[in-house]
Amino acid sequence: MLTIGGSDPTGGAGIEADAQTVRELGGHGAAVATALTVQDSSRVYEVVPISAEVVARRLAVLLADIVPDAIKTGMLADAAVAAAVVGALPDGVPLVVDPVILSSSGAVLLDDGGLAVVREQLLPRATVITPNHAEAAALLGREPAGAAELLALAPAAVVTGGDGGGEDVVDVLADADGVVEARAVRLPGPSPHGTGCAFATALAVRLAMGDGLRDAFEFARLRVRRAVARARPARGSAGRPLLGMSGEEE
Ligand code: PXL
Repeated sequence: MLTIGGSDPTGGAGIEADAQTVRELGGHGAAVATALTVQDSSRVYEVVPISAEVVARRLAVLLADIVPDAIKTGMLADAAVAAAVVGALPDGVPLVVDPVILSSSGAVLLDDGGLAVVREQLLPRATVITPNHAEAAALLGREPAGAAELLALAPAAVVTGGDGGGEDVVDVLADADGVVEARAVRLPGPSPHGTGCAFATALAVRLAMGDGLRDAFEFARLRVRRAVARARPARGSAGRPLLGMSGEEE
């Protein structure tokens, strides 16, 4: 499994969290960073994109040697980095695109030029895309921005419901076979850091293992829900709980 995204030193989100998720689900996590973030568990202070040439070369050298069984993209920072990623993607490998745009604290993780590259060049190549509500609305530039509407941009879409209001979390999958709505009572407490990354990565790992999209969707949502129930702030932290997918049984 290859994940391509930003580096989050807390390990709650980004490629550090992705590698942990992949490992816990029985895979091996390769990773290429697109940006360095300066952040703690409460907020992102700074984003430093990595040179697009370096991203392109790291991907080219890696992919000339190793054929991943799935690829997941997360934070892509800007147009140059996003274009470097698009240019390096191999055909024939399941691709989960988590179109990360803003952090929960409001930091820009993908600029406007990057959004255009993602919308026009990356989403059509995805096996499935996994925006939250805010990202779905930004991608479509209009409401309603449900999973079915996103089929204008990608072959399959999951809109994750953690950032929606309401008593229930509703995750919706849409693809050529129709729409599946999965509903669960919202867990109490602050939303942990890293749920979107964990969902998209778990989905990619299960696709890599041969699950169909519906089975992978169901697996990923239950896995993230269990991790949210268990998430705690890191030692010494007054910030948000970190999603640590420890893999322990309840
Ligand atoms: O959760 C979105 C996200 C993805 N990737 C990185 C991040 C964040 C949120 O802060 O820092 C690197």
